[in-house]
Amino acid sequence: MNANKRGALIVFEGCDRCGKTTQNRQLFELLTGKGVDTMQTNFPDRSTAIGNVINHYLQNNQELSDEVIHLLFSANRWERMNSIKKDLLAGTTVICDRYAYSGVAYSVAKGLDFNWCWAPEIGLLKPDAVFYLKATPDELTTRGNYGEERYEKLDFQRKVGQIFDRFSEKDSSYWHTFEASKSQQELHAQIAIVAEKIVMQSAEKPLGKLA
Ligand code: NYM
Ligand code: MG
Repeated sequence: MNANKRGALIVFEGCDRCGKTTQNRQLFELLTGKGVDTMQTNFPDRSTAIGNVINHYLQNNQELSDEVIHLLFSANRWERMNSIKKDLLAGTTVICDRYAYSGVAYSVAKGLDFNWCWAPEIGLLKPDAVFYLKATPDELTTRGNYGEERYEKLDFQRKVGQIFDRFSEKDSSYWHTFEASKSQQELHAQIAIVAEKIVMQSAEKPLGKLA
């Protein structure tokens, strides 16, 4: 890769079972096939010590206060920042399942204050683009294994969706909304067009931080 060209940070966001992981994989395969140095990642990163606690919490094996789990999700992003930054600066495009916006959306849906929830995310790398797979939660409950993890409940997901909608309006300069109910192939085709543009444009821009 050209040493002066950085990779793009692209984030997928949306409710549980909206198809993020599939779209992330298809985008990874497309970009890689086109010769773009690309890496896939996701939050929570359940492989770290903090991620292990988060995993127990999500599987209902451990109780933690809403504030504590919120800060652990954020710390789990912070512990990965240096390595993600290094990859981006080395020219690798990073496509990531979930980010700070999930952190805020799920905690605000429980009743925590929006600004309090956003505060620990300030200073994290700013995505070049957020691809929001917008779904009607009612459609998602029929997808495989729904309801197994904490948060996979219809009323709760509706609230989460409203917070994502709020971000997509507020941060419309870098949020791109896609209808999650479309077919996988159709969604992928639409995402691919935007992603290729973002990768090209980001190469010349400095990395930003969430403010
Ligand atoms: N989640 C994810 C949060 O509550 N806060 C966060 O900061 C992040 C990154 O974890 N229901 C929730 C959303 C999901 C759950 O994620 C696990 P996934 O992508 O379903 O494995
Ligand atoms: Mg999930």
